[in-house]
Amino acid sequence: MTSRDLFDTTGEARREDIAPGAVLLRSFCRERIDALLAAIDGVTAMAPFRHMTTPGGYRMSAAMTNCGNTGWVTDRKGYRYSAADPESGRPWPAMPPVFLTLATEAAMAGGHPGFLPDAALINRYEPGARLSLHQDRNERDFAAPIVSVSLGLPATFLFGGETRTDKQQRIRLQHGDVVVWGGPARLAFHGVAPLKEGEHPLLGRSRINLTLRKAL
Ligand code: MD3
Ligand code: FE
Repeated sequence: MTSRDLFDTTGEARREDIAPGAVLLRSFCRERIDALLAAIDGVTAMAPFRHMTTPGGYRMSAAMTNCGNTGWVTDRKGYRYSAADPESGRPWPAMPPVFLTLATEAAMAGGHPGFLPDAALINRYEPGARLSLHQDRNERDFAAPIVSVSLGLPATFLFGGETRTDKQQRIRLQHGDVVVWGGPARLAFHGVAPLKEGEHPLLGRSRINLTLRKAL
């Protein structure tokens, strides 16, 4: 039994096409989980998870932090990228090399060679936490894909279309799954259904999602 058997006979992660431009790479980061979790611990030691406030005044149920040259933030003034962590006034922690390599390799597998993220948003969900339907529009270049990495408890991801009322697909995202969102999928409406109760062997009662982006 080699690690290759954990994937399939070709050694490739299983690929599923979700929609034009959206490719799910099942178990793509399996062999890098320990390095990813250690890197996340390093980031959160410098920039702890926090519950940000939406422009409408609601507390987000997912806790968030960032690393990289810039980070996504929200407060009463709006959604935007900021070079500094508003909690500390310091720059966000540097992007760990394992995030960069994973992003570049996954994007390549999803048909986007040369992807180099400058921002990683780290979201932590506990049972009951959700993310309501939205588009990611705060980045400058919509030609660049977003690479997302799911760790810990499984989630039901909602993938809609170009308008808020388009019918949504429900996609189960599990520990180790990576999705590349590019092309026509890049501006699709999407969200996360309330996380179900559970206990993950590595992450306990939580799900962590990384989104690797080119924001600047
Ligand atoms: C589809 N995060 O942080 S990752 C977000 O699971 C966000 O934490 C979710 O949506 C999470 O903005 C979903 C999957 C994802 C990320 C970005 C996308 C899907 C996307 C951008 C465009 C289309
Ligand atoms: Fe999003």
